[in-house]
Amino acid sequence: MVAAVSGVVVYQVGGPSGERLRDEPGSGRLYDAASGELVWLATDRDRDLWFDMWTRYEAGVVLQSQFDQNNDDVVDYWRHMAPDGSLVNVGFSARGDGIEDGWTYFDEDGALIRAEYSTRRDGTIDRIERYSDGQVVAVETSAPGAPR
Ligand SMILES: [Ca+2]
Ligand SMILES: [Ca+2]
Repeated sequence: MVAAVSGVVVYQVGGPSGERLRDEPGSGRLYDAASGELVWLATDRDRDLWFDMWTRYEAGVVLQSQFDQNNDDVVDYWRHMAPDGSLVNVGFSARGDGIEDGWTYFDEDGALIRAEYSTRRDGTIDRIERYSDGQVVAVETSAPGAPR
């Protein structure tokens, strides 16, 4: 999606990771035309003049952040937030191709407690690993097409 933003800022949202910034490292903002609210904030975290983080807002609250961690212009890491701003889970793309196929969950102390996978990469979770003290303690799998 290419969006014209108030003023002269124009950039792409989502992967590929966006237009090269024309002048200085920084950020770009996309506002909803009707409400005027901030919808996306694009950030160049490593100051290489390419956006690598996109944060989605709704009514002033962060819903999600997307990251391109290895600067190949493809989103490979997602942080999903609850309406109260707390972290729901962290998504990743096992192949780094922009398809989100795994999600990790953490406890209040930041320890990994669960990992869910869509091994067929269709969004249906068919493998769940439960963790304790950094170790897998249980694995649940479901056959393709099986009801969950
Ligand atoms: Ca960058
Ligand atoms: Ca990437």
